[in-house]
Amino acid sequence: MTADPTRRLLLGGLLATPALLSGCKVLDGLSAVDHPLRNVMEGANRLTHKAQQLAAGDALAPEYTRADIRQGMRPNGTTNPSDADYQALAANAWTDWRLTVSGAVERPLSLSLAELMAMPSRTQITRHDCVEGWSCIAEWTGVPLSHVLSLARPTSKARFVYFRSMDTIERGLSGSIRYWESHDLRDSLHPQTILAYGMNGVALPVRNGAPLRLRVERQLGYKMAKYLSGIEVVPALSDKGGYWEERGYDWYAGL
Ligand SMILES: Nc1nc2c(c(=O)[nH]1)N[C@H]1C(S)=C(S)[C@@H](COP(=O)(O)O)O[C@H]1N2
Ligand SMILES: [Mo]
Repeated sequence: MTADPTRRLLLGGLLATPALLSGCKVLDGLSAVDHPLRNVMEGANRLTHKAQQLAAGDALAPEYTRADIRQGMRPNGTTNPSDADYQALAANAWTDWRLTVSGAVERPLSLSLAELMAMPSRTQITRHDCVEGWSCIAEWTGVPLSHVLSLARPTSKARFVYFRSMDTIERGLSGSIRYWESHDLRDSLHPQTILAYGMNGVALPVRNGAPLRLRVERQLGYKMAKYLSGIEVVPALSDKGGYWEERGYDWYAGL
């Protein structure tokens, strides 16, 4: 047995719930990837973004208790960026890592992990739904994005926020592509939207996006960029809004 606290917590969770040894649960009902109704709904995504937000308002996503954490957080997508710059930052325990906040802000920022961890924090136990059809419940700790944005002071032109990741997700003929995502200001300022540095009571593991990843609890997993290096506030999106969006996924991935 190792002393890895993540593993200890994972095993504790599994022992407490022997019926769920198989790990992350498959989504039921409408959330299933190939559910015909979901496909119809996704086709109307552009129309429903505003309507869905209007209906949901700023309602909170469901939150759970520690007893509901039945398994470790299943990692997906990049699980260990091979990028040399990322590896160097990791090797130095993130001392040299910074989160930049730039674009349509009055006060651009460059924040260390220690500075982010000294800010007001929020801990929430939420369900993560991946478009592939599985879900996990995990506890996330981080600084509300609204707090960081309030320090940067978005200008009156600010409408969207880009999230830049450090992992190269694709190496192609036209160069390599690092993961990125975007959200509108409303979801960015939602009280459960946090920049998370902790998961299930320990430091965010590399496989889940260390040192910092986004949580936006009312949308699907691919909207939550891991391995963050920068946040860019913009008046308008200059592309389809993210790596997977460029490949056909919906930009507004509301649950
Ligand atoms: N930088 C980055 N962020 C990412 C991904 C990725 O490959 N790279 N994958 C996305 C997908 S599809 C999901 S489901 C979640 C997975 O988060 P997890 O590894 O903590 O489960 O991260 C999202 N954010
Ligand atoms: Mo996903």
